[in-house]
Amino acid sequence: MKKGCYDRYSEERLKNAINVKSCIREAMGNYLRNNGFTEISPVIISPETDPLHHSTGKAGFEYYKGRYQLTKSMILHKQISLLALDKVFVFSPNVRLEPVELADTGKHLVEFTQLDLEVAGATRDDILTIVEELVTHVLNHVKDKCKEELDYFDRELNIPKPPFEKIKYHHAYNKYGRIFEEVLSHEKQQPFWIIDFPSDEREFYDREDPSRPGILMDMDLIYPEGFGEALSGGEREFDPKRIVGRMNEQELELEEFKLYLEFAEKGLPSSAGFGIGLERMTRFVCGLNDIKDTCLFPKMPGTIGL
Ligand code: ASN
Repeated sequence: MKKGCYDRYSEERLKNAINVKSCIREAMGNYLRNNGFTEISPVIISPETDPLHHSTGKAGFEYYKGRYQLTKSMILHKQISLLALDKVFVFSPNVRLEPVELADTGKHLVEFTQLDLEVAGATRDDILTIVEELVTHVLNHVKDKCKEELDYFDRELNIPKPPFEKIKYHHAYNKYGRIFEEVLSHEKQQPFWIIDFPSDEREFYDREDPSRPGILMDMDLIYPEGFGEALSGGEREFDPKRIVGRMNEQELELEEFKLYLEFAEKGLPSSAGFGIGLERMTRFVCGLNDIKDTCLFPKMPGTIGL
């Protein structure tokens, strides 16, 4: 066993970060249940999952005559859940086989949990408001309940004031180029939005604005102080013709989304939602460099962990 692997379990650092993560999760769940959301169960295996735009390997296994994949995000299942319920959330374990180049970013895990949420009939603006209220609620709760832990990390938590600043993707890109997220994240003192991503930058399910072809009704929330991306989300495509059109643009195999497309053909409600990573939020709240310190059993890109 590598030196330090065993010792980290008796360190105050790990204990305090896990306590904060637990507190964040409690605050998220309570806030959402009090605001009319229903918690649904995570889907761990499914023949169809989020294709993701960036390069993550497929994780799965054969079972009888089919193949299951491990969930990369519950986006497809969230949309379908809205046939039964209007406002859903889930603490969803996601597995993304990230390349080894991402091992040292301090932000990437191969297995993580995101709070994934979806609301039938909602617009992007509705979701921005929910996120701003949720994030300020969670930070207030942690500030109140985790004084000892925050003291240990020497972390002064500033509670941001909604509405958060909105920056259009093309403004940020024109000013700072590809690394805009990193530059702006270091520059800002409170969380802010990047909105209106170009359609070739994101997955097929984020809705293209009908009045602005090529621009999506989506968003990322970015943490300040260099902590980077907190969440992504947006309004969703729900018209089956548009879904298929976007899948074709992205050269996806329609066959790989056969069951999802059957639901879409029968009718999915319009919706909007987002997913926010629990470990990244814990990293931000505690002011940690390495996301590994937010996990009892971290799975880092390029290595095998317990
Ligand atoms: N959960 C995200 C969303 O709702 C999608 C993702 O994690 N890729 O948009």
